[in-house]
Amino acid sequence: KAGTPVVIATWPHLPATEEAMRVIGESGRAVDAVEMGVKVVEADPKDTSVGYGGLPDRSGIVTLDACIMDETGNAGSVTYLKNILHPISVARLVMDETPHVMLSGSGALAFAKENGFEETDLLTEGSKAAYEKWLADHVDPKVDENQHDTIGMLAIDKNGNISGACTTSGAAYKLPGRVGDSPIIGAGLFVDNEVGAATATGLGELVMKTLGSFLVVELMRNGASPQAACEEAVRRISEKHLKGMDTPPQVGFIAINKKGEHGAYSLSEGFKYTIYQGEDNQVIDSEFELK
Ligand code: SD4
Repeated sequence: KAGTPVVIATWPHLPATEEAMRVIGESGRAVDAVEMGVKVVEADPKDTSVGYGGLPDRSGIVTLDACIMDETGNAGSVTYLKNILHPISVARLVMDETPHVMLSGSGALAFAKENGFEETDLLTEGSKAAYEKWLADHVDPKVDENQHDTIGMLAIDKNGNISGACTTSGAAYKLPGRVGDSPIIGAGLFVDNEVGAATATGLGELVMKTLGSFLVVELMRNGASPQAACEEAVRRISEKHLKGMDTPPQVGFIAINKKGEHGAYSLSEGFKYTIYQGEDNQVIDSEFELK
């Protein structure tokens, strides 16, 4: 039903959707809910794809990408940000307090520090050890073996307003300077309060080449259900961008529409998402394309 709160997130992230729904329950805006929700994962040392504990680039440095979009169509984003625990809150500040949408690298870090964010080491014992092992054997991790936990979250609040957030440490052992889909409005996340919202996870290069989240929302604008829209966006990638890849990568989309309906679909097996609707906060296995 329109106006019934829904929170949906990529991957099994029950504590994050729980926190987002708590914010909505206290009559919070969806944009506050998604920011607070994804912060839970940014601070979690066990998640190796987001914030603290995220796997570094190939020079051993953790760099973060995040973006947020609200019901008015405002957006904020940070890319290639180092040493900040909550990149999503810096993205929020870019949205709320500057005339810009995206700040990157040293400029984003300076902006964060001017606004009271403290620098902190984002490597954990675990991520340091994983990096040292990678240096020794140089086996690139397969895309969905445990490092695919980037959180994209979408929410509808009690007023029926939709917002979304996405935050990641990006692809493990990426080239220094690499930015993925997650902080790119339209690629990793897109919200249109008249229509719905979508967010992506997986091999960001494929999502960027198809402007995946924008595509999902445009398909919904033209009448597709969230499920059909996610399926079509995945098929677009599968038809156009998999040539020459020996191991099929992972890409997953989740979407919601204005009516509170949701959808999810992925390229490969193994994608899961979390949805909190009514009384139930649960993890669901997504359907997938490459059988
Ligand atoms: C990226 N899409 O930087 C992100 C990675 C990801 O779960 O989703 N990991 O390409």
